[in-house]
Amino acid sequence: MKSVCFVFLLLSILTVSHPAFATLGFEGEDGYRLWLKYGPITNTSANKVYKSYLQHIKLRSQSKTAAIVQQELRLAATGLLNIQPNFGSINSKLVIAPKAQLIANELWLLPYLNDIGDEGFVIKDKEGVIFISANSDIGLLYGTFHFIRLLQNMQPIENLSIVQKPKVKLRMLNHWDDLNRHAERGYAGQSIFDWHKLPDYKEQRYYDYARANASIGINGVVPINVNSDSLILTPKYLKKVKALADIFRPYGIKIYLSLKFSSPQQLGGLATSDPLNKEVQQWWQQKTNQIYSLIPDFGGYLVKANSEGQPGPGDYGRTHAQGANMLAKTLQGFGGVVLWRAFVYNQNSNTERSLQAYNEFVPLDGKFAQNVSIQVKNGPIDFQPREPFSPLFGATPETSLAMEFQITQEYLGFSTHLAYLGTMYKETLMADTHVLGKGSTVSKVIDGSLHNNSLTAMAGVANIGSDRNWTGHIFGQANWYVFGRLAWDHELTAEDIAKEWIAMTLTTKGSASAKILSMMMHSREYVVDYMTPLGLHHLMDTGHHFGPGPWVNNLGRDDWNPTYYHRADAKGIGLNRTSSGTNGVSQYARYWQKRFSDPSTTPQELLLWFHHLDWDYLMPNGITLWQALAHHYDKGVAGVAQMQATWSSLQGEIEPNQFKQVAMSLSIQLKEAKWWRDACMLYFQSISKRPFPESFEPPKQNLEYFRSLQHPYAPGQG
Ligand code: BDP
Repeated sequence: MKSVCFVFLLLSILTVSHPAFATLGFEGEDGYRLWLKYGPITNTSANKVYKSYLQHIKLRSQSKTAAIVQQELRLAATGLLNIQPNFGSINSKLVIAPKAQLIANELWLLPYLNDIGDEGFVIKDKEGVIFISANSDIGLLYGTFHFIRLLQNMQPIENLSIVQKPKVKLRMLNHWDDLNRHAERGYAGQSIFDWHKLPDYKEQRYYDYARANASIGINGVVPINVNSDSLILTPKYLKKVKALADIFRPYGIKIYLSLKFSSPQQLGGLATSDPLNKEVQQWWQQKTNQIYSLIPDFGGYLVKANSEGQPGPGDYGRTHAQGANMLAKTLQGFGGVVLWRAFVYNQNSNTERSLQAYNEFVPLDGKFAQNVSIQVKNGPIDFQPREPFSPLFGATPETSLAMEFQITQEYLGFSTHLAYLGTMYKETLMADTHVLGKGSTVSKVIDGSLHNNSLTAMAGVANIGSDRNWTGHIFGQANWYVFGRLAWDHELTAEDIAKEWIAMTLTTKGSASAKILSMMMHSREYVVDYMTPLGLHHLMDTGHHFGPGPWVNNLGRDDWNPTYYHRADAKGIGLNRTSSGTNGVSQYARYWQKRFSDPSTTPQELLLWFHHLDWDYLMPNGITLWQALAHHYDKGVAGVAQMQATWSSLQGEIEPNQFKQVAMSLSIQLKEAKWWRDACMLYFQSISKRPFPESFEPPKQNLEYFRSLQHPYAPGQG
């Protein structure tokens, strides 16, 4: 009787629960496979051509990296073409071989390999056979991923003639992850690095992560937070780091570590961490030696010093150069580098915050060791939705400068706002500093060509976490992707990269793809409009940075308060950074000084970054500044509504799971865009005392309501 009851119970659970699961609609692609899902190519003619190349492949190398190349081709052939390639066949139409393995009748490839370094690759067709060659197996891996990308994008592959090498040497992800798996400014779950279970437990995710990075050319990873923990340098943790380094190596990825400058005291029991102290220097040398004995290809150190409470050389009256060079010296014999961050602003300084990094670092130009690069955030404040390029770019001809972009959307809506950052990265990279006349773009500073610097680097603060889809938002994956692609080649366009990503991740159908592309290309500007239009910045709420807080004026430091940046008063709004104000303009080349000094020649999108203007200031289109502000806030909200409508129209064309995830996020984004608009406009109205323009939909809540909102559990807090 008992067992009959049990069977009955089981049957009823199954019959009840099964349909319930089916109606959830979360089956299918959940985003884990990123842009490497290799969905079937249905175009029959492309399919036929590709098959003819991938059916028989000659791979002439035996390394671990070559095994990855082989596995990748197998995955691509199975997924895209539903065939099992045959490796080693004599009649191959696809030959993959490093320089050292080229045979007599392939030596025509040699001249192409001369100038592509260790990471470049060549893909060349000769008489109907495609050759992928490189000076190293890592180059072969990059070439293979590139070749597969052509297939994923259904590009013609006859007569290929491709020679590529990366424009920037170090292409790095910086994780702001703590050893307890909390991810500072991370919105996609916990850190992917499980330090507790390392080194013995090596998660599949580490390999998948390395593979995804290799597919876009990322070759360096800092797995822990710039607000570092000295524990990472203890032998116990270094063994864990070694485990990761061993996994990443065949994918061409080196490990770097963030360090705490006070480690000699914290770990070594020394009385000081003064970089000029002999014992301190010895301590660091021994630490570096120890790391290299475990990880012979260790990349080096990333350092946040004398910034936001972190220790640094300034604690001993020493300069950033003295601190950086002390560390650099320990790495020199091993080929390691120091990435020293320029994100510093001094508690005791009255100088306006955006000027401080330049003031500290420009006088040190030429004083840094050859293996030091100064890592500079794209703008002079802090990853705001829009900032002008940092004036440091181009201002230190004798010092190598690395770019630091933020991929995680700390200030652009966390992981529920769709904001394709390709357009933002390009805006900075293409910005012309004019330091050596027209054409002195930021990208030329970063790739070293402007001042002939050979140590070149680009870092992205990762948006990756333990969420199934890696980045919390499916479109967050596009930001990881575009960062890697631009670090490889900053001349690619944001649009072309978005197209690639869409085809590989969402759909290859022309009309759907065009709609998604349009969403992506406009998305960042929508965020700027509903958060910080016309050059406003730093309007977010305190600590967690979630949502608007333009009224906040009571924080411990002046320059943490939004009121410090927007300076709204009865007369007008904006921060005067001209010579009659903080004189921030003086840090730019003469060309920009002139333009930024006059509101009529300041790019409109940076107007209130550089100027304090009357509420009734007349904009070029004849409306007042106050009206323009309302107009922008509205435009941002309307843009999100438009994205939502576009996305809805794609139902049935996108995998249902991915579709739902994005649809849900878009509805959150719309709510939050309205929140930003209403809260900011009500607050500014309380100061401007101007009526809302007629077209502006009156907010449903009052300012007090918005000011009362609390978010104690907003994720990612520092
Ligand atoms: C700010 C973040 C903080 C970081 C800091 C940095 O709010 O969490 O530690 O930047 O870059 O944007 O060091």
